[in-house]
Amino acid sequence: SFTPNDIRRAIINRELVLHHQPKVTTHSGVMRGVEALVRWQHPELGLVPPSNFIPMAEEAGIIDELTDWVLETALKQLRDWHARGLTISVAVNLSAKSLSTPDLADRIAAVTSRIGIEPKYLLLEITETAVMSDLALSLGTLARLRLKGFGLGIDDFGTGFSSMQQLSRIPFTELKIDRSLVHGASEKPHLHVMLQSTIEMGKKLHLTTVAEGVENPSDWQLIRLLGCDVAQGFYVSKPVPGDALAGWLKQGT
Ligand code: G
Ligand code: G
Ligand code: NA
Ligand code: MN
Repeated sequence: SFTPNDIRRAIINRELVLHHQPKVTTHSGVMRGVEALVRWQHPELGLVPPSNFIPMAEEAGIIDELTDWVLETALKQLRDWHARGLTISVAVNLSAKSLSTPDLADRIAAVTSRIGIEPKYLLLEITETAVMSDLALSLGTLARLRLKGFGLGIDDFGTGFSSMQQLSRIPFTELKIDRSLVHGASEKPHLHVMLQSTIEMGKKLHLTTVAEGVENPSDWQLIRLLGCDVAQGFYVSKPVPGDALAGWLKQGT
């Protein structure tokens, strides 16, 4: 096991790595963007998943340093893809704790501008439960980010209890439907109904709808039929290192 100091050292010693999972349109299968997902290449433990160290980083007060590293690394990778003609966007996950940091929006704007990326190519993902846990506190940061032109995604949607009324108060651009509503919905009528109404709600709020956890052709066919805009999941690709996306270069834009 490890301590918060080990995580701090891992950031400095460049032991963190990003994997990227494609997000493709259901209409034509074109990659619109990727989600950057952090892993820790630990010298003894091997590849440690984020669920094993993000909560510790949050509690130890080093999540901002970690987020800064993720943003900088994801944006540099994006600059490289753009230079090679792959004009996609990148999504970075923000933890609930970061949203209450008053200067978050300015820090994100500063790094994006320094690396030379237009804000519309960066999307920040925040889970439904993180936003709703303290809506008043998150709303200011989210509104500032949106005003600066960044995309805002609500992540793991369908696991919390937010109403359409609450959702409409936040300037989201993308609705990411949790995989518990997506995978298997073609066989389970209750999931099918929830998935359908969630997609409809997203459309009414003028959000890009994204289905997470698309694992097989039936999941894919169903979300396409229901009019969901974008698919993410193992059926398309698992999260992969940046180099592994070179094969998508041929798609052009
Ligand atoms: O890739 P994997 O399924 O192991 O990711 C597990 C969880 O870790 C996901 O819910 C994802 O949102 C979270 N996560 C991955 N990368 C980051 C990150 O850079 N910052 C934060 N705050 N969470 C992340
Ligand atoms: O929403 P969140 O940020 O938690 O989502 C990212 C996580 O979901 C990643 O850890 C990724 O490995 C995982 N994931 C991505 N696609 C699929 C899928 O099709 N099925 C399952 N079970 N997990 C997936
Ligand atoms: Na996410
Ligand atoms: Mn998610």
